[in-house]
Amino acid sequence: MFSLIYGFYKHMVQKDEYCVLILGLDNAGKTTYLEAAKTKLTNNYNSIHPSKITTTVGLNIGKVDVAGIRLNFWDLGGQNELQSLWDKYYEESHAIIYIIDSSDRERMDESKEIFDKMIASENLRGIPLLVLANKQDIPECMGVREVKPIFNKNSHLIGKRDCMVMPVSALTGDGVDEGIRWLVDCIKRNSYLRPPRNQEEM
Ligand code: G3D
Repeated sequence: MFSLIYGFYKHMVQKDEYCVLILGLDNAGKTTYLEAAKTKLTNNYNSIHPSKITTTVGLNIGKVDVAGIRLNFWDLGGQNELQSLWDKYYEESHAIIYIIDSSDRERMDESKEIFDKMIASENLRGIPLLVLANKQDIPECMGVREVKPIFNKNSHLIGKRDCMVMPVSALTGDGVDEGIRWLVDCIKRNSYLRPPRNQEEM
């Protein structure tokens, strides 16, 4: 009897869990974005002040419950020597958020190069992709209209997956919510291809 009630309870409270990788060059704003996502989507979250946030070295993780599912964010370091570790996580991931520093025109080609390398990976085939043109609060930054054609150039690599380029400011939080809600819909739609990782208790 206990196991029956426990099973029912578990069924009622458990959430499907999905992994979302946050990728991009160092200094793109990955850590700031993860903080903004947690702040926007977690009740009573005690956010870290932006001045206390340091660049991603290694791995930052974050958990957010949204629209009935749990997203486990893995924010991976963007430095050259850490990029080689990204593909170890591809097989486990259900979606990618790729962050661009739209104010850094000098590193746009570099960002595009590693983006192409990433989306060419077989382990990411069909996985939803949210490309964020970050730092839109900086007046001279590149807008989505400028960024989109650059990152859409190799559309054959993007293939048939859900893909969206959106403007965002991780610093002010503008656009963070919208992007994640779009991604959640895609992840749910795509769950026949990549089912939830496991179903643990809340
Ligand atoms: P990373 O984790 O990708 O390496 P961080 O990047 O999140 O550490 O951000 C790198 C720098 O960019 C930080 O500034 C951070 O405040 C800034 N940043 C991140 N997102 C935004 C944004 O949307 N707008 C603006 N204006 N700045 C942003 P510092 O000065 O600490 O290096």
